[in-house]
Amino acid sequence: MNRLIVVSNRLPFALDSTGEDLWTVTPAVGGLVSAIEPVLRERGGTWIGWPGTAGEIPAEPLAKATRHAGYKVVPVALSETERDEFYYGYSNQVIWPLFHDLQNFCNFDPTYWQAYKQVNDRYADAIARCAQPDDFIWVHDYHLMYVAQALREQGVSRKLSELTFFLHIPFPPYDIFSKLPQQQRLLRALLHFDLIGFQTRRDVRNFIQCVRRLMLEAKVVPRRNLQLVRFEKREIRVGHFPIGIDFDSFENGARSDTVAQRSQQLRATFPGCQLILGSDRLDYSKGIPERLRAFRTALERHPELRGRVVLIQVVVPSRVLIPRYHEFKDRIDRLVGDINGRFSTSTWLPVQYHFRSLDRDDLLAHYRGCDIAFVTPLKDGMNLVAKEYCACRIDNDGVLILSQFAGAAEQLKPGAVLVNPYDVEQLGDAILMAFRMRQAERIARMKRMRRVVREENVFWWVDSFLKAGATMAAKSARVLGHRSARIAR
Ligand code: GDG
Repeated sequence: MNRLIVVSNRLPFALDSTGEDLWTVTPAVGGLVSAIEPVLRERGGTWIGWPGTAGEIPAEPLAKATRHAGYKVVPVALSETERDEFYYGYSNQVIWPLFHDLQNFCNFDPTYWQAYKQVNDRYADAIARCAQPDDFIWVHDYHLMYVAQALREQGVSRKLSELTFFLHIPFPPYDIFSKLPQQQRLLRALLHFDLIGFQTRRDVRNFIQCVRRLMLEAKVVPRRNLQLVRFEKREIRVGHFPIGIDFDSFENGARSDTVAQRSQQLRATFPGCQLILGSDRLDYSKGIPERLRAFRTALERHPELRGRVVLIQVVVPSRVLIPRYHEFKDRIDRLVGDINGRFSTSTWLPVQYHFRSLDRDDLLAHYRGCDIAFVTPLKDGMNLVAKEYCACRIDNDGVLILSQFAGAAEQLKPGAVLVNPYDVEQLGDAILMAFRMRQAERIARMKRMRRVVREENVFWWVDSFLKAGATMAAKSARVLGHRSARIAR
């Protein structure tokens, strides 16, 4: 088995300075970390990434944070300016909103692109320093789309077998992607990888459409599983690999005594009510205000829900240094206040709102204790909350209301109640439908979803990606062997 080198913008924890020489280590919250961490813990390998603090990285706290990780950690340092222009700038004010079809939220500041390339070069340096020829190099996500080109420009790529990439967020259709000032440069950069993985078939279609329209010299060879793009004498494979979760760990966690007890406590706090759960990072792509407006509409239009349902909305703080995220939080706060002000009674508060991260047992207790999960992103690469909810429904009961624009909808549509997150009336009706759904139907739907989430779990995802990469590597090794034989002659 080749050594696995995972490269992502963030490491699975954040170092925070709390004073001179005082550091705290906090586990990072987010889909990428939730998926990759169990894999590296099980297989071992190396994780290259940024520990979330600007400036020099303190050696001792880093060593302490990674001592028991089960894999090697290679940190990449970012200065404050790089953090602002690469991370908060190009990554999160250009690519993130654009790729979620929210082009009005973009800030196309031209300085951001330079910072993006510069920091991608830094990650390429880190890879070059620690990679060996047979390593499987797996670069992750939208922050690092320029890394393969940087490695090739440094001449390092020739010594490495294959460069692979997985995009965790959606890839937009041509009409939206073409608004990017660096549209061709970015696409060309991506085509320096040998294998490019997306979450869904729709993302692959969008990417191929952009390649066809913007890279006229590229030739696309349609295949059933992996598409082939021939470009500058190289072959790039493109496929969809829907990310999964560590199903057993969620299911076993949900069965534990602590979680059982906490979920009972949660239910006992709201006697006679069905509990609806929303849990997201603070992000405008997650559709939180639309969801709250839908809940308000449901209470207005369907009086039978009043006093009988409670929406528990957890919002995990994220990217709080970007001004738009502040405004966005204010909107959420106002909507929660409005709903609770209008509908609450002396014994019933319709929205329970937590602006913080729950610890793992608490999160699992919420999954286990809530009757309905309300997962309505405006657009989402996959959405792991939807899958984690299913894994924790150990009694096979529960309803998942899921946005048709979440990648997870492609796999979970046979069991979920699919909705358009922009249509607040339809969302409100979906709440009523979930509230009234008979147990037999709930169980039939949940069983279907649990089967998919169990089978297509995170280890299945990694294996299918590594297999696609390994087939390719074997092929190119044969080609390389053939070539060197010719040179020897
Ligand atoms: C990106 C893509 C794609 C949530 N609340 C708490 C908490 N969480 C954890 C969940 C879950 C993760 O955060 C969120 O993952 P998502 O997939 O829903 O969303 P993103 O962070 O945006 O992830 C996404 C993913 O990458 C993987 O490819 O699915 O589309 O945007 O794992 O468990 N964790 C804790 N407390 C909470 O309150 N500890």
